Formats: sequence, structure tokens, C-alpha cells
Amino acid sequence: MSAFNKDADWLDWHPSPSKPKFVVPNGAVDAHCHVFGPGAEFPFAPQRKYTPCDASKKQLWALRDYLGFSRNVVVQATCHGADNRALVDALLASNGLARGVATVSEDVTDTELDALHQAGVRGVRFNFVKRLVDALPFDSLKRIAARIKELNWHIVIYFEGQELPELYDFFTSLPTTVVVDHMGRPDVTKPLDGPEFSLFLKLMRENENFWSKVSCPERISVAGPSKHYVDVIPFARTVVEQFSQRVLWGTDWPHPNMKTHMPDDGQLVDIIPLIAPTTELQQKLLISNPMRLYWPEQSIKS
Ligand code: 0GY
Repeated sequence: MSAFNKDADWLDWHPSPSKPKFVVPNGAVDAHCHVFGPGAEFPFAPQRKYTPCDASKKQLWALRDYLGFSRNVVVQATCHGADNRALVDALLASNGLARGVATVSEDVTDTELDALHQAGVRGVRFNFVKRLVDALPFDSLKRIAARIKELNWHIVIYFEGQELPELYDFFTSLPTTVVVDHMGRPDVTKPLDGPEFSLFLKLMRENENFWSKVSCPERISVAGPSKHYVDVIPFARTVVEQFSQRVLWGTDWPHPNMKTHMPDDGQLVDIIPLIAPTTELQQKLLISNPMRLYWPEQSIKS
């Protein structure tokens, strides 16, 4: 029994994903995943926009091992607000195999930032998806960015493609490495070379501090799982091929807020060779890039 009643339309994570056909290279990092609670131990935030099912660290490690990954980057989910206890608990229990991206508010103290760093946090996430936040966090991001720069952390931003024109100048003024979640969620019914995605490619091309996760075909696709998310592949492949040194991949388990279907995580892994078709690109996407960003002390240059 969970301590919270999940939303009536909440889809639970897949209980028995397929075994991927793609053999994930040794040392691969799942660079975007979350833990939810468990709510009885780590309550969800009062200001949350959704109440999920539980998804514990042990369940995340089990998925990591099953899919063939070695490490995780756990990203604070909005249902926990700026209370990073569930994230920190997961990082500390990971034997050094997980690093994290936290959410912090402006009243965070330097001592708290140091404690997050000690636990393995290497970035902060700011959400510009309007349905997930009450107000867009321009001012707090600016002020927090100046502080986390000192720790050599990066900023993770989440926004939707149609919002980029109005956010572009603000984003490019940020002083740290900036990681964009899910390629800025392009509208894949629009052309690959149309103005919307071209602006995202320009952001990546003209700002070498920008990285992109090429994750979440299940959120972006209109074609869906029965067509193997085919409509997302040219977008993700373009980003991987053009910016091979600055791309990351993640499962997004346990897939918050999926309303149409719950993806099979094994099927998601099988998309990797379609968006990163060579061994060299796979090594960069899954190992050397995330290691450079999250485990620089262990990183081998590629
Ligand atoms: C994602 C996507 C979503 C939500 C969150 O933290 C979150 O609540 O990340 C979403 O609803 O699109 O990246 O996991």
C-alpha cells in the first residue's frame, strides 16, 4: 500500500519490460531517470502538480541491471519539489553508481549545497514546462546559476519546442554548461528542417556550453510504440550526429505523466542504435559524455 493515492489516470511503470536486443556497452549511463518516494518514506511535495505511484531506488537499480546499464543520473522530479531527500537517499545508497540533478530554491544555504555535492549532485534542474510549474523561474535560475557555477555544476532545463523563441536569449545568457531535456521536446509533425527545430539546432551549434538529452521518444512521438517511435528518430539522430560530444541518453523511468501509454523500457533501449548508428557514437552517447559531465574524476577522454 502506498502512503499517497496516485492520480486516477496515473500509469504505473512497466512491470516486465522486454530484454533489449541492443547490447548496451559496458559502463553505460542511464542519464535521465527519477525516483518517486516511496511516499511513506519521502512524502511528495504539497505544491506538486501530480501524485505518482511509488518508484524506489531498488526498483531503479533492478531496471539498470536488467537493461545492462552500469550507472544512473537521477533527476529530481517535480512531484518532490525542492525537497531532495529521496534523491539524496538514492545517491548515497548507490555505491557511487548514481549521481544526481537536484531542484533547489533560492533560500538554499551554502552548507546545503555542499551536502548535495557530497551526496553526488552535479546539477540543478529548472522547469519551463508551463503545466509543471506555477511561474517560469527566470529570476531564481539567474541567482542560483551564479552560485552553482562555483561548484562546477550544470543547469538542466526542461521546455517545449514552441516556447524556445521567447526563452532563447535568457537561456543563452546562462553562465554554466546547460543540458536540455529531451531535445526541447520538438513537435515531430513539423519538418526536421523547419523553423522550430532549426532554432534548437542553432542553439546547440552556436552555444558550445549546451548539451542535449536525446531521450523520451515516448513523449515526443505521434506514431507511438507500435511504430517504434519512428517519427522521433530523424530528430534524435540529427542531434547525435551533429553534436556527438554533447549528447546524453536516458530511460526517463518511471516515466512521469505519461497519459497515452507506458513505454516498455527494453523497446526504448532498442531505439539507441537507430539514433546512434555507430559504435563510436554509442560510446560517446552512453559512456564518455555522461562520464565527463557526472564523473569527471573517472572520465577517460574520447
Ligand atoms: C520528464 C518529464 C515530465 C515530468 C517531469 O519532473 C517531472 O515531473 O520530469 C513531464 O511531465 O513531461 O522529463 O520526466
